[in-house]
Amino acid sequence: MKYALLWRTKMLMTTSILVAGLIIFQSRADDSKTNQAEPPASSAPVTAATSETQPVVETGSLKGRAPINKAKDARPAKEYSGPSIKVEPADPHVTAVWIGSGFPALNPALAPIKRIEQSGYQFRPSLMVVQTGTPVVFPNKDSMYHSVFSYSDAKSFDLGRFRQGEEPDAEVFDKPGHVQLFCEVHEHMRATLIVVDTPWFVSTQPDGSFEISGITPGKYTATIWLSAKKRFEQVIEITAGKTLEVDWTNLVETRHP
Ligand SMILES: [Cu+2]
Repeated sequence: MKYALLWRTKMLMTTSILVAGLIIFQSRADDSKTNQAEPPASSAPVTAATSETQPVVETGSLKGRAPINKAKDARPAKEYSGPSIKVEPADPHVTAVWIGSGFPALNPALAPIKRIEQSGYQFRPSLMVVQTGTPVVFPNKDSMYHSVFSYSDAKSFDLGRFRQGEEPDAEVFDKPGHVQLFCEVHEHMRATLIVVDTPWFVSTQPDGSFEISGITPGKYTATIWLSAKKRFEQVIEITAGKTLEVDWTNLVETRHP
């Protein structure tokens, strides 16, 4: 009995020493990492990661203007028969901007479900950016049948024809790339889904303005996407607690004189 108690005390002490050693080791590993990333003079506090407290990383933002997307409308809506068909104007073209790459895909079961509606005989929004692993639903808000399909490399699928209330299951977009969406019933209907392997992305306002926040500080390649054939890359550096302001409005002119 006495021996058993002694043994347990000994085991407990050994475990404590091991845990303490592990914390010191962890703290040193963090130290060396911090020293590599920052100049030695830095006085930034180093927080050791433990199971109770997660280190808080202060993030930065990127704000500015991307080139206005001047892409031409793919094709005008032709006349469709049926008294209730009124083709409304398509959404204005916008530009997509994202920062970095190589992040793992989201778990589709936990990722928020995104929506691209079919409304007024158009896809809305006509451009959407999502992270890999995102499920997307395509509700039909019109009184007639629509379909959704794509033959793109990043995603080839066909939901077939469905009417209002017959919403097909969400489609998961798990490969980075650009997915062109069509409706087989209405030839003029077009939408672009850009799948990126980063959590930092935005579709700009029609005037090109945008803001991305919550970015981990560091050096990144920013991608500015105007069409399948027109995209630009810019190297940026995000600093903790700061907003980097950029003006990329003349990017097209500079790169394509
Ligand atoms: Cu349609």
